[in-house]
Amino acid sequence: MTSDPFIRSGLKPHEIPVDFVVDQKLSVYSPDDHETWSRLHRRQAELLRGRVCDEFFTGLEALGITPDGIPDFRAINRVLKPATGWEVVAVPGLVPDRVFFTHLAGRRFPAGFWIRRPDEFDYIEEPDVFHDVFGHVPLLMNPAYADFVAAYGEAGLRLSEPEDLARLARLYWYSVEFGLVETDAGLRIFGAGIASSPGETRFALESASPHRIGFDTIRVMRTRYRIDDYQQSYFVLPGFEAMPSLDETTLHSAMAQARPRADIDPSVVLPCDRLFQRGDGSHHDSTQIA
Ligand code: HBI
Ligand code: FE
Repeated sequence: MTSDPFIRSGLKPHEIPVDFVVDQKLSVYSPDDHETWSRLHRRQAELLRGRVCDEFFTGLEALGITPDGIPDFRAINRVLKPATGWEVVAVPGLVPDRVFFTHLAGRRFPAGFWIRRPDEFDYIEEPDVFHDVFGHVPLLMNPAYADFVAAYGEAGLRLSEPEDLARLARLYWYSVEFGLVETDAGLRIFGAGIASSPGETRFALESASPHRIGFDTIRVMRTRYRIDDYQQSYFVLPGFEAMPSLDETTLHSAMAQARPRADIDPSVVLPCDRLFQRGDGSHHDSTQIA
């Protein structure tokens, strides 16, 4: 399977330790790999101007994540670690949930170290170094985002029921991966799944198709999501300080409220939603027919 992280990373199973952390091995990247990074970086940095939140570019610049080539994780960590206590570690690809949560709780962000092939320029199923380092790492310089991601790891380790873990994962999905934020200048992107995707950058902000709904913790915990296409609903946070609190008491109470209530399909708008835009669903209607 091409989605097997062992194969994708070029590593053999016996080369992967129990925590899945491996050496980034900068010398193994080819000139073509660096060129892929440069092209992706230049295209996205250009497209994101005026579309991504200011904190994203602040982080990108502070960490020296430039179009010059795939960054050295050690150089990033020299700035990141003193700033918010986070560091980036190299992993072969998607790691098991418990391993993922354990790293996040310890303020280690597991980043895929390999980069997509040129024929996968616009779409990959698994997080590569561009998604992880360009998409996520800049915002780890932001204290509120940094604290939320660590708290997500801690919460994941506390929960055991699959339904509770699914509700928790939706909070991460609709914020850290696909979140929008309201600013004085208008809606801005902050989710890494959007910020690392040229197609979704325009779609999430400008398309008439998706709903854009004010972020409400219980509402988001109940909302399913799709992993195979652009989102049908995006949720809008009023600011990073409004990232949901995941401390034990608060999350326990939120779970208790969400549990008895039915899941919500992402194509649905509820009467109580604070709507920024009611989507016309045109994108998903047409892809269903095709
Ligand atoms: N592993 N490397 C990596 N990156 C992720 O984003 C990731 C993962 N493992 C599990 C996972 N995400 C999600 O299913 C968790 O949020 C539960
Ligand atoms: Fe991600």
